[in-house]
Amino acid sequence: MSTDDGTPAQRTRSWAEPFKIKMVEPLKMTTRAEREVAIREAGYNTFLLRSEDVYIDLLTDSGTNAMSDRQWAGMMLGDEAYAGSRNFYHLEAAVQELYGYRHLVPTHQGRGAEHILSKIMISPGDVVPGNMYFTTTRLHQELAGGTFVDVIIDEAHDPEHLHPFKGNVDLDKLGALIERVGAGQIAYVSLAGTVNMAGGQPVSMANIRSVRELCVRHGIRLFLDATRLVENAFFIQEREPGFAEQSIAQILHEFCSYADGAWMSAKKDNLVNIGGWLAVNADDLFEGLRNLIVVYEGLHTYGGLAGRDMEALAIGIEESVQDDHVRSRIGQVRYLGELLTDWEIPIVQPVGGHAIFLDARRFYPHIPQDEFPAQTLASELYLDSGIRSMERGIASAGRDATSGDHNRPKLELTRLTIPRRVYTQAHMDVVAESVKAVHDVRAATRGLRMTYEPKYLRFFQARFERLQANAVRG
Ligand code: P71
Repeated sequence: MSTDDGTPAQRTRSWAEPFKIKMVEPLKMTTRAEREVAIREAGYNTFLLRSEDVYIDLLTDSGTNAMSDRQWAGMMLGDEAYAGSRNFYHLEAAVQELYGYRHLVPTHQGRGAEHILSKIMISPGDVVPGNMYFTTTRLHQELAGGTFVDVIIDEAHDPEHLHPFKGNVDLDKLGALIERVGAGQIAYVSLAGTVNMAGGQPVSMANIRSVRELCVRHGIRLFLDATRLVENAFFIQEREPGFAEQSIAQILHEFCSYADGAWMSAKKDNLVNIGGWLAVNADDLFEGLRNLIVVYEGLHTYGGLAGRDMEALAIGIEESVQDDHVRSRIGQVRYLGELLTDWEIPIVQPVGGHAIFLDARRFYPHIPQDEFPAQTLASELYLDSGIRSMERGIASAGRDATSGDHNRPKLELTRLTIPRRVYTQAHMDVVAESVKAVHDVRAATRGLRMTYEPKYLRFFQARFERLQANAVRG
């Protein structure tokens, strides 16, 4: 934990990674001609590229983290017993200590936990309010018979608004929803830290306290999507009065104390390549989860994970809350954001925790949303330099379950997601230069047409073709 970050003067000093590099993985460079072939074969969908054809991979920060030497050493201590693995108890202790919940079940990843929680908590016809949708979360809520209702503040949908806590719940929206449908029909309130689809935007401590109060008053349970809650704690420490002297671990613990439980994609904050968990306080709820986990994931002491994965995860949890780690992680994201802002590239502001989100609406004002501007931008970036990004716009938003029409989100974004402890500042320079090169020729770029659309989570496997050949560039 840092000891020298107390004074404002010291905070203006440069940050650097609190680690040195012991092992390297070579990157492959490709030519533009090779990338033309690769992206066409991938149907202009960056999910369908082979990773070997990618130079700098900013598709996601999920499962792409570099593990530490301690974590790798932990992998050798895997207790691969079917039942009661030693590593499970390490994991349980780490979650109890740092997140503060009493009961834990491991899951193979975040959506495994979402599935189980949705099945236990949601009855057909229920409503699940949340601070903006996330693709897998909403789908599991819907498959369980629920309807997601967005209760995030309006500022979250405006990429240029500088609200410091754009992930906050609008208490009036939540209150009005409870009035309208009745507390009995609300399955639970679903609250995510550093809201992914809003650009990695945090929730304040004051906001979760108020949400908690409202939930208690109406007898409604509150669950957290803890996927990037450590990063959320950093923003509270930095921006919310009264928290500057508290550690990330203290802030995280208090934040979690206002919820009945949390689910986790450990592939993000928790610094592993695979894993997840679901943690709750109530005994009766745990009873239900523990029972269902054996149907869908595995015995309640491994939940789809190997013993070695649970050990790496237990150690990753400890490392993830170190103040120096979080500061350098978010420092790197901001560094990229500052380069792009200096070059007047439109991005979501303020810069969030895990990624830079390019605002494809402003980047390509001449491409209508139905021609997939954010998907277009992702494929143009790949073509320019081999950098892989992810569409977070109309393709990701899917179709309205009732009308069958596209959902048309206000935010049409292309995400440059930074894996933790993987790339250097020089990589960030190269990324920024490529975005600028694509921006410089934006007027000549045309959109895409979807030629294949899967039923669920279509963005993963959808295929596209170019509406018109783009101008050839050198
Ligand atoms: C991300 C991912 C991975 C992903 C998922 C769906 C589409 C594209 C990429 C996963 C999350 C997440 C939040 C807030 C739950 C999950 C599911 N994010 N909540 O951002 O961000 O976790 O992937 O471990 O199943 O690239 P899972």
